[in-house]
Amino acid sequence: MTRILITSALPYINGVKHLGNLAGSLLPADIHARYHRQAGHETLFLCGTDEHGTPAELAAAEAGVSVPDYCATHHAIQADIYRRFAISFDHFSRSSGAANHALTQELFERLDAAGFIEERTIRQAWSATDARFLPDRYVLGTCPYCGDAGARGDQCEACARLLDPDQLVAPRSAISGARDISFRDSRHLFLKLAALAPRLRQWIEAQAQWPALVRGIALKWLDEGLRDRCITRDLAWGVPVPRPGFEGKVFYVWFDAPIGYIAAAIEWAARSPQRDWRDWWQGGDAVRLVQFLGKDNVPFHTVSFPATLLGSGLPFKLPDLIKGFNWLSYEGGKFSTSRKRGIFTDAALQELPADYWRWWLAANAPETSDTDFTVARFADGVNKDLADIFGNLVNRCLAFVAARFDGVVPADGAPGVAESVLAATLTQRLAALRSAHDAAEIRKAAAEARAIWSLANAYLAEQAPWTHFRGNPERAAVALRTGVNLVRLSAIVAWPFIPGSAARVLAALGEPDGIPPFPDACTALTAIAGGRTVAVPPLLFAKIGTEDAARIRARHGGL
Ligand code: B3M
Ligand code: ZN
Repeated sequence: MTRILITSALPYINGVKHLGNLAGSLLPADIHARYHRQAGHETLFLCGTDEHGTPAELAAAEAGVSVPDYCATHHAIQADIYRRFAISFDHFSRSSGAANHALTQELFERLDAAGFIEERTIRQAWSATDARFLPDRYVLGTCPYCGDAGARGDQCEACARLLDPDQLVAPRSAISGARDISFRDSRHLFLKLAALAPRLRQWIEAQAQWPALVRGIALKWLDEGLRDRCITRDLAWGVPVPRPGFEGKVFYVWFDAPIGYIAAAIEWAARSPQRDWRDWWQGGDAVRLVQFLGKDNVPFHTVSFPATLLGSGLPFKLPDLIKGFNWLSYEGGKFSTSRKRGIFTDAALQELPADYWRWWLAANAPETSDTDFTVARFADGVNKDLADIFGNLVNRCLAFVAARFDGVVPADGAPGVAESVLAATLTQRLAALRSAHDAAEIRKAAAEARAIWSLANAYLAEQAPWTHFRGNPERAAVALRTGVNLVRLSAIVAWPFIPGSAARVLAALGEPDGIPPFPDACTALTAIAGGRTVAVPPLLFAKIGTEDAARIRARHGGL
């Protein structure tokens, strides 16, 4: 049986994330993991907080606490938010943990032994005003490639190219804005990406199934010629560099953060003697590795992390699918933490239950292009899909069983032509749903789930058990029994997207707790036999009114 290893980009520790972070990695990864568990595949879904680097140091300084305390607090805050969003990690790790420190140092030593590390003197940005070395991303300036004035010293977001700070035109400090930047000599270690380029190219060119966005970014990067990357920093907080003369230096956060995915598996495996992390990260073709991330993270996942794995000489798996996402914008502009513009994950849960957000962000995932989140579109989508289609199906059908059959599913009659036509259509729809999930096409999978809900509504509208109730009770019984099974099926296909609501429906139907297996069209219409007592679940989705929407928008800088 195939093992499915799923990672979501590690959210940075410096504060609560916005809906864009949820939409572009955590949520699609969760939906993918839930689907594979439904399909009966052995699945391991890993994530954690990315805790090193200057942003963590600066956030701690601003909060007036030590960096370790800051990280511990904010790890717990983020973990709690994701739990409330029903993100079903098998383990939510921390890149500052001992396992990641040890593995990062080990991989560095192996890369060094294999000749892929080189010591060089570099000129490091020094800010006299701030009295410190400035890490790459804290030097701002104009991109030498595209001319964007807001480029950072590590990467230009406008054109996605990786940069070194001394390439920036007119550099300034991101901490103070000071322009008195000088460059001082410091000894650093480089990962010789250029030496690994042929192996990387051969691997990337073979990945025909990657999204065009991801392949495009990866190949462009290779075509421009891989430059060796500095993997150490003059910072106190991070993974110490195990090399004489490098006391007081740490690894670059982007060197240790992806290794954190593997460290997460090591921590997970350490909890049970039956588990071995190597079965996953070194499991060869028996494992399918799928990584979910935003497009700005693509170069690190297609080039620098694979280079670390390849160069280590250990039999690590490389990702089978790198699922990169475009941006989610907010009411026509960018989400902005500093300007409090956009909806943040903690605030979202104060407005509405997780499933409302999960559904809309999945059904409108920024997959093939950017998606603009507007509260009006969100309210409209939720009202139609969840309240009118799914909620209405459940309520109409189960309320009728309660009112006319004392809550007992009627047992009379035998399925006829309408039911065989329905079964044939369902066979096709479930196959389409399965292939969308297998390809991690989140919007398409959501659309296929919704199509099954609509099919169920259409069947009930046509067969109208309420009108046959007196004239043809057997037909009414068959239609209603089939309807109850369609409610069950609809909840099962909804489960990866809206697990809380789906579970409430399944509980009302008397279905067992836990992961509902992916349905089979042959048995889906008869799984619940006549005679079973079912309940009407409490209201699943309240509609979001125009005034509610206006209030939500006003509270989150969307005016
Ligand atoms: N922490 C994402 C970011 O903050 C970054 C992802 C790491 S994945 C190994 O932009
Ligand atoms: Zn640029």
